[in-house]
Amino acid sequence: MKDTIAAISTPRGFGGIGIIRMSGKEAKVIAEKVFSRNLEEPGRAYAGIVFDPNTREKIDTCVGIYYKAPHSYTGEDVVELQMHGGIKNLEVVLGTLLNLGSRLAERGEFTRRAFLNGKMDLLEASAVIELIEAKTDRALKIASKRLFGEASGKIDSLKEKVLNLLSVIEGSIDFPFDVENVEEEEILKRLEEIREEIQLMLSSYRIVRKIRDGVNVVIAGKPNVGKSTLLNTLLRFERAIVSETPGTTRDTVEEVIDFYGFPVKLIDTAGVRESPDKIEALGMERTLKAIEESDLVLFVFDAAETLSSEDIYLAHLTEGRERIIVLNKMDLPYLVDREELENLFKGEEIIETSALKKQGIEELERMMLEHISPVYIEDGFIADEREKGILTQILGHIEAAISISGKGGDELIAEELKEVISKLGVISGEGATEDILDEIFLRFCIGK
Ligand SMILES: Nc1nc2c(ncn2[C@@H]2O[C@H](COP(=O)(O)OP(=O)(O)O)[C@@H](O)[C@H]2O)c(=O)[nH]1
Ligand SMILES: [Mg+2]
Repeated sequence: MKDTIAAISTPRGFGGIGIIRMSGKEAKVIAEKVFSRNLEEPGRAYAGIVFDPNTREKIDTCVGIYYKAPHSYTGEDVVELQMHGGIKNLEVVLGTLLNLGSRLAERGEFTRRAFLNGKMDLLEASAVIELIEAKTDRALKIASKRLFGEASGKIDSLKEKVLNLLSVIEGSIDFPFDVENVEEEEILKRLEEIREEIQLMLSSYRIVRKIRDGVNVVIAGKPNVGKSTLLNTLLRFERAIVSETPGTTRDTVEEVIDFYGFPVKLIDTAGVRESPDKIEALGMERTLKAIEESDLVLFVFDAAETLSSEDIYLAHLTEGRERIIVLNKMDLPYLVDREELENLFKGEEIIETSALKKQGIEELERMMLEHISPVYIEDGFIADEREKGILTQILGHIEAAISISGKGGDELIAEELKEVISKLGVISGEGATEDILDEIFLRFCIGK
């Protein structure tokens, strides 16, 4: 890991500025071979020129900054060359730097080095990618808090609590008659507190995931019930094609909205029905797939029509999925058999709307939010499967300790608590193997 890495750290495209970053022992020496200024003083911005070292031909103007180890992003010597944000100029200069003895950075390697050099723990390092990919304000807030160590702090304070408890228990093992015997009840109470804290972290996971990765909401229903109109109403602007001929939405139409901080992808589907039209058959296939991959289905009916076999087919198709029943066109004379409808959806709430007149939409949105986020969380804590997995194991150890407590097995409780402490360390990245690091950092792209 002693080699010097280089990469273009800004997105590939045309922009005002483009930055090449280098990290490693040789960063400064190599940079100075293509840059017209000496980067003597760390942290200072030097305005100069980048040139081809063989021909001395000037390539671009450039601001060079040298960050001396350990005061840099990676904890190593780092140089940033800030040029114009073109594709070719950056590629040419990068190519030159690679020829001069650096090598192209792997995905996430800058941040990986930052972790390995102790600039951040694994929770903070993985927050970098979350911050970059945040799609809503709320997702950003969660990523920022993690980046600035809030998750790490929670892990530390949990660790401290477990350590305290452990020392109390070990004290009573070592000096059973000495210490004013800690009540068994007190130990149990503390274990239960710790358990509750972990459970809370775990239960926030599903919601954090939705905030980060988004939620698929599929609008399903037979043709002409008002799906596209409903989509447009939810989007609050016209986007999907609205047509009076049944079956014109041939493809799925997708639009992402910021729904109370959740990136919600609204998917308007072609109506499911039997049709000789091949294109529509394709649309149907997509509809079925969309329903399968949905987090929530808005199942739309026409209040101004009686229930048809297509409605019933779809009702069965979406059974067991998270869904909201939407009875649309409530502004028209009511024809649907309410009793039949309620029989079809025993116990499920039916929301009445007029997508056209924009009635009942707030109620629908309130229901959507209840489905997407059954509990409100202030901020996220665990953000990926790895963390969730370890935390679940930790919960297992605490539960084991709870079941032992009161039965005189203090040594056994102590063993469980030691496991908890070591696993809390694993969450922050202690003893992380290459495989684990690969899993985290290969999600990044080159230059981060
Ligand atoms: N009166 C009334 N008409 C509606 C309502 N929602 C949709 N429509 C009309 O029903 C027709 C079909 O709507 P559309 O959204 O294309 O249905 P889709 O096939 O399910 O996507 C259009 O003429 C819409 O204007 C509603 O709530 N009330
Ligand atoms: Mg449509």
